[in-house]
Amino acid sequence: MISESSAPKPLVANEGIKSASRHLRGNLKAEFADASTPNVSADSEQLIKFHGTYIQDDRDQRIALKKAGKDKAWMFMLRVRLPGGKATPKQWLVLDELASQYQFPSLRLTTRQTFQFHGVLKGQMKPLVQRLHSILLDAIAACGDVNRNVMAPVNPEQSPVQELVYQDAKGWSDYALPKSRAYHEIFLDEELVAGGEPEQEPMYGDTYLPRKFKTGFAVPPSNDVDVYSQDLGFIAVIENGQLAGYDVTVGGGLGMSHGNEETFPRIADTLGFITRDQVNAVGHAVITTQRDHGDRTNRKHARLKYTIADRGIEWFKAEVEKRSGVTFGAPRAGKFTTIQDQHGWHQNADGTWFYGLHILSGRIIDREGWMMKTALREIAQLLEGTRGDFRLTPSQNLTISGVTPELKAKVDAILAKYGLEKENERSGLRLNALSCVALPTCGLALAESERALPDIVAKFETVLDECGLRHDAISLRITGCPNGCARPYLAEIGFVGKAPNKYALYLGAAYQGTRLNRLVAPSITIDDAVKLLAPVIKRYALERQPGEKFGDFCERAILPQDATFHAVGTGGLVPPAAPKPSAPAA
Ligand code: SRM
Ligand code: SF4
Repeated sequence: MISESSAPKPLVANEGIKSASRHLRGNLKAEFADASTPNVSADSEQLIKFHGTYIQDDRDQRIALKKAGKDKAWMFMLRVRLPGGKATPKQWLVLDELASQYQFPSLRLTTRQTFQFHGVLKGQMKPLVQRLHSILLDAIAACGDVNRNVMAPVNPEQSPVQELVYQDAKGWSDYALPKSRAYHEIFLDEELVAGGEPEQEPMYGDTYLPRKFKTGFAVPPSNDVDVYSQDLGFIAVIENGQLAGYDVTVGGGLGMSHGNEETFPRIADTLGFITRDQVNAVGHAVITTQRDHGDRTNRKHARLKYTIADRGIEWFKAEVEKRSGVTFGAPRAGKFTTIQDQHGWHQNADGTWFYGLHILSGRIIDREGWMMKTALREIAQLLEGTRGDFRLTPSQNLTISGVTPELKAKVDAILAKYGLEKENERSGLRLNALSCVALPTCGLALAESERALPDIVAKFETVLDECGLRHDAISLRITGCPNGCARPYLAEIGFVGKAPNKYALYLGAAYQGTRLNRLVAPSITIDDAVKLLAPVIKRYALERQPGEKFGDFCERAILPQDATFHAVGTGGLVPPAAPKPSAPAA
């Protein structure tokens, strides 16, 4: 429980920047118009996040540029807002064309169902945003201290329930958008509102939230959105085939810092059942409670999970009930059994088809012999003007959706022409692997992630093949730092970057995302980790109980309950020394 201290701590600098920004305007319009610099000022760097963009530099070039006495290779990353990950073929074609224009000519699908562009030069930002606007896309609130891209079921057409959940997610996403017109003024030449008065932000207030905020909607039995990692989660309650409402979860979050025990990943608590019409009122109450009680004096302690950990879930629930006028019922949602996307062809309730395509790390790029970007452009051209579209999944994969029976064979032909159908025949581990972006664009990366993943997966596949486990779904996730962007603390095998080629190794999360994993090796190379885990994987093949998942096996048979397991060199997982018997009482 929180202890109130009498002397208030000073607010962090970001609070001053937000409060002086006149609802996120700051000096951004002038700075983006200034062609004499490749970046923006430090204060603006914080504000641009609210408009879906980050300043980055190409870290592969850093050393050479420094040696040559030159400035960093500054560029921007832009993240699109795409609730539930839906994009039309027309939008896809424009996104594809735009992506070819930047320093990193690829489209990157993220772990929150949207697109990122990397390597956008400052002068390219305004044209990029304007082009997105022309296809009804924007980057508003894709980053920043607000409710970010809302995650939702990938295939609403699959059933009427999925469609309703998608509508509720979209409704909440719209409701929780900031009211500020700053984005339109900075990038779209909209004039300031009459009288120059900033508009009201009834839910967020003038300083928005203390920190980022994330929402996900899940439909059991699939926990594809990792609902327990979200600040706010809605788990569909399906009774007699109808959507009865949602179980609401709060206080999930994964970011932490190595060596700082006051930061930690946290699984969300369940508040209880609500009906569909109460979604926005409850969401509003959760956000305003966090707005008023979240820690604005320490950004490492400012997420909702810390407010709840400090003040207790009962206090939080009472506050949300008071503010929303909603009384939570007993939880009633069904169980989660999987997180995996559906790969290959499946038929929707409306007779159309969808094809789930695995894309390692969500990177859509053309490489010699692997023309993923071209293939998807051809599919977009084929689907334009039809009911078909694209859906981005929370596992960085893609679903080609709404394909009519007549077009199915043509999509198949394009997939076969470029060899993409083979992507879905990969190992169970590969199909369940996630990585964050990390180097060379992420300024926070301590180690490789996306670029290291293919090699890491291949090394584990060799072990899995030897054990006859090639098609077993085992989740492996890697990030270049402890911020947790690929949700590694919810993986059965989690790697978290510590230094170049050094990772903290975590084991034993529940496959369906309901239990965090535990640290077993604080700093290990990938090769040593493979050696360390090979005997564990072999034991799993031989000793698992019927239907037992790898993470559950590790929890039951490998990890001791006191969680002090240590990996010693490559000698295998060594249990802690048995406590010495205490001397008999005199
Ligand atoms: Fe993330 C920061 C990439 C999902 C936790 N994340 C970043 C930045 C913007 C680095 C920065 O602040 O300078 C990364 C940009 C890298 C790049 O070059 O593109 C970045 N995060 C990503 C993406 C693209 C990873 C990916 O490979 O897909 C994901 C974009 C999601 C989206 O579309 O909105 C992404 N980030 C996540 C997730 C997973 C999720 O939301 O489901 C998490 C963990 C869940 C959570 O928030 O607790 C996550 N990102 C963070 C954090 C730690 C937050 C914390 O509470 O401590 C940071 C650092 C920060 O905020 O200070 C961060
Ligand atoms: Fe960057 Fe760390 Fe997020 Fe990876 S986990 S994208 S290294 S902030």
